Amino acid sequence: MTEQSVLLDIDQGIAKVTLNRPKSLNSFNVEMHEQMRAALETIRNDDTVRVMLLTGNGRGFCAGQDLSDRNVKPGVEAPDLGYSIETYYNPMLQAIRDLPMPVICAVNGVAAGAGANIALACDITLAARSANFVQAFCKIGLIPDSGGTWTLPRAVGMARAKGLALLGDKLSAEKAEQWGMIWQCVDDEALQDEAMKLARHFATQPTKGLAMIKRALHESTTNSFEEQVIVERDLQREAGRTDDYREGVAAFMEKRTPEFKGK
Ligand code: T3D
Repeated sequence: MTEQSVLLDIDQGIAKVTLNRPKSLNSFNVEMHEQMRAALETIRNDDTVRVMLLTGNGRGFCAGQDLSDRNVKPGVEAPDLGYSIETYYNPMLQAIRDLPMPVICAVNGVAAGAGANIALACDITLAARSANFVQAFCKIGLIPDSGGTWTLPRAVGMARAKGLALLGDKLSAEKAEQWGMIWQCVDDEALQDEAMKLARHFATQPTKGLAMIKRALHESTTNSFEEQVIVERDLQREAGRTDDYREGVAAFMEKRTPEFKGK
């Protein structure tokens, strides 16, 4: 039996997604894209899921596009990379961004090309100390995709974004943390435990409220202050109607730990 390229394990409100093509550093081919799409759809439609955790098998997190899938022999018509981006990468990035729950990424090793930008698109990104991030695109004549040209300058500023994208050098996980590109760099052996600890925490939190926080922060990147306070008003109205808001306030008043149900 052939091994699945994407493993999905749903347990106690946590959906763990593991990229599983370790021989090619979990680079994406069409089969893996299709399995990733299916995993994201399952998570989106399963109302028991309250957090997603993304990681990779083996020594890499993800090396982006599987380059062995691209026929670049002379005389052969150029592949339509725009088709690949619009059919596979953009919907995947949008689905991760739109998931109404926190998405944790545990970067277990090198994250290159689209792999780096998938990691940066998640909500809370942890990385093993030995991991690194590579905007490898410039080395093969491409431009950063998977939202990288949007995410990077916002995360690290234009000067650093240009340096990373134009040089394609490896950036260590420690430096990525110092530059504010990821949430935290942790010792290699602690990575999966730390990521799971966070996932367990989020699985007990007010999921709808967290989804609205995500949405408000995303919308803030294109809004004026005046527009953003309107977004806050509308989402706060919605948040105030959730069961978890009632529970949060009741638990505070009764001096007990709240029992959030994600409703
Ligand atoms: O095409 C479209 O649809 C457009 C969309 C593009 C999105 C993109 O992501 S474009 C960018 C594609 N990715 C890259 O350019 C990264 C290529 N890989 C590397 O630069 C290096 O492998 C790494 C910096 C990631 C890691 O280096 P290192 O020295 O730790 O490992 P390695 O020896 O280079 O790789 C290990 C194996 O994985 C090796 O196979 P082998 O020799 O053991 O059989 C290598 O060929 C394979 N591998 C690594 N990356 C890819 C890959 N195989 C296919 N595609 C890859 N992207």
